[in-house]
Amino acid sequence: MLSRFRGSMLGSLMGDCLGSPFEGEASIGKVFLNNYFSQLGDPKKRLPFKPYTDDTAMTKSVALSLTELKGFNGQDMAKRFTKEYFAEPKRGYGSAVHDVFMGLRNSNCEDPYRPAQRQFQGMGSYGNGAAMRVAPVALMNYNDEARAIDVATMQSKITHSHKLGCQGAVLQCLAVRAALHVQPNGLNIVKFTDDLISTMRNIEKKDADVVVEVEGGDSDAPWNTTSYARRLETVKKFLEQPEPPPNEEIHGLLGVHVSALRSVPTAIYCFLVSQNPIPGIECDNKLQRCIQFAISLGGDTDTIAAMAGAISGAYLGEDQVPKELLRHCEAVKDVLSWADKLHDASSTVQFSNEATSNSV
Ligand code: AR6
Ligand code: MG
Repeated sequence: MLSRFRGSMLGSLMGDCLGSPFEGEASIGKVFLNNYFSQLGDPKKRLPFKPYTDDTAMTKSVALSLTELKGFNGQDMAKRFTKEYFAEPKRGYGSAVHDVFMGLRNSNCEDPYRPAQRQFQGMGSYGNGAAMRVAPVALMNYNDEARAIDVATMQSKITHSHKLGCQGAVLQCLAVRAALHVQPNGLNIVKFTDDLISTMRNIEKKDADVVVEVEGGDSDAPWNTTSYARRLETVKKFLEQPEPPPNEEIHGLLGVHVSALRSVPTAIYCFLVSQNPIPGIECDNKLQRCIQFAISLGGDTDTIAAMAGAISGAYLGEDQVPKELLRHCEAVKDVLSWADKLHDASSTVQFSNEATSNSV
């Protein structure tokens, strides 16, 4: 399990650092990426070091808050997010989240959920910012699904209180957690997807009374649906095809957007599709293939690659993380220390966890 914890945290870091130079591009050619990754893998090549972005900065606060307090505490986590943000505000944070940190700082985090609730005229943010940092919650609570769901939701509410922001964080957490539990080489792609669909269906049923508003998302059509379960049905359909559909189809039906709804199912698809060779991607390593494929889709490349990398690394473990690529990433040692702390703390998680007393 320690190898999988380390694999997940390194996969997330690698997706973030290697994906961020391409953020916002429409799509990136697979041949170009083959050359780019082969240069990164060449020990003789000296290439610019890749800094991490807000994905990893926030993952750090989640990991250290959970491990140092041996459980979830919203106020402590909010203080860490805020301190980290004001120490290094230029890490590529989403444009709206700045106001949350201002509100948290001005109120000394008295109510850690209030500034987020005020976002977007009281709707809250549905960005993928709570999903991109959630992997430590899955690791810390790998032996308790209900608590993982609870903590994933509560940590989301500190910055992303919109139902779709929270549910996206829960789905990403469930995917990392599920990957940790699959036997080595034992991944059944259909079962993995079906289990996620079934859990998300139950969560969505429970949350059904909360009305959501989201741009262009008010019908049951697969490209418009606000149901994660239905988007995962699209993932399943894509996986039934002998090769990935064209990027335009993935963009239209799953998305490569900064919203959680249009990025978390995409990251899960990247993980699952990369279990087999992908035409145009020259790479035998499944974690690298996953990250290369995620980047090739364009859009929110660092965050989609980070989320896909966290799931993939949780399944494959540390041994399969390509070391020659890691040497280009910032803060590898720090990230490994967070994984080790999560591993130590996961056996002693306190059941008096604040999140367990809050309903999802
Ligand atoms: N109504 C309209 N637009 C919204 C809403 C809403 N309720 N919620 C979010 N948006 P934000 P993040 C749009 O700022 O999720 C970084 O690169 C709005 O345009 O909360 O923390 C990260 O690494 C808003 O600015 O950021 C991620 O990749 C945007 O969604 C990515 O940005 C993002 O929400 C998102 O980070
Ligand atoms: Mg990002």
